[in-house]
Amino acid sequence: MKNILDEIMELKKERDAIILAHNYQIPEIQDIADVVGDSLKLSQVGKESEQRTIVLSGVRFMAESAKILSPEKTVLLPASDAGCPMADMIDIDKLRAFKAENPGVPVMCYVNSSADVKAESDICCTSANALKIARSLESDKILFVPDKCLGGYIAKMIPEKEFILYDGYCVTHNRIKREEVLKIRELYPESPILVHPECSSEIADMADFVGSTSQIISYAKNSDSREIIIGTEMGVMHKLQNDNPDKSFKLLSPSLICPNMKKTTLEDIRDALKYGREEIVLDEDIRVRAEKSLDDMLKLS
Ligand code: CIZ
Ligand code: SF4
Repeated sequence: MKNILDEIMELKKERDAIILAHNYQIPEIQDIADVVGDSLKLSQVGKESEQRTIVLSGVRFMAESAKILSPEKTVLLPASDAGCPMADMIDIDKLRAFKAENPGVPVMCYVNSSADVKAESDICCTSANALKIARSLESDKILFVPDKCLGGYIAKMIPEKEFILYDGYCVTHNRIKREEVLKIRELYPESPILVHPECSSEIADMADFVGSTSQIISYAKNSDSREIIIGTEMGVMHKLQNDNPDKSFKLLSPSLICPNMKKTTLEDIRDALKYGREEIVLDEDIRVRAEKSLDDMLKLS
């Protein structure tokens, strides 16, 4: 019987595919991926790649973003039930109602959202570029969807603008409890605590650094501390530990596991390549409008 890794490599060649994995994917997948990164990096690499097929190991909105930016390529989502509960907290009708309550205000939309929500928004952002995008908008009033935590964080950092926040949030990052932060501070008083802006403002306010996964990874690399506390989904621990064998990383809370990010297995990657599934198909009108929101973001990133 053939080893699954050999099978994946063979099928990858046959299909002329590139495998892109999010920082929150399981270690085995990160190890076989061509590129591992945050959604900003994955969307840029996907768009620039020469391969005909993109296998996006992550959750649905990430595969949709790849398809929005590369309509001529086949984009495959290996675990078709891997969604993002935060992205599902808003849909087109809820967004239209939110806009109707705040007429004329531009909508900035976190990439953790469906293609139709992106299509109905003015510009997208990721957690890595949200501050830059918000600052670049002319309007001094911005509707931010769907993450009230990331939105609240940028509102605090840009007090000269008014942000009207939609009521969505990440169920995983919002599980961190204040007591867990206090306890870890007591155990490791010298260690910096790095958290993701999807955490609640209470937790973000207690941290030493707030940033996206890519920003957490580069902060950790440049830090003089030998022991670092990580407050984001546990998948990043793999890269952190690989990149910094001389440092030790502790997860801020054992609850930092996103079940959707853990749905994809090596078998799913093989089957995606073998059977061409699940192929992402988007309505062309929605795709073109969503592309504008993503392209405008990429130009400013
Ligand atoms: O932007 C992304 O990829 C997400 C969902 C998290 C992060 O900060 O990288
Ligand atoms: Fe969605 Fe949170 Fe999971 Fe990211 S970690 S996919 S925001 S539920």
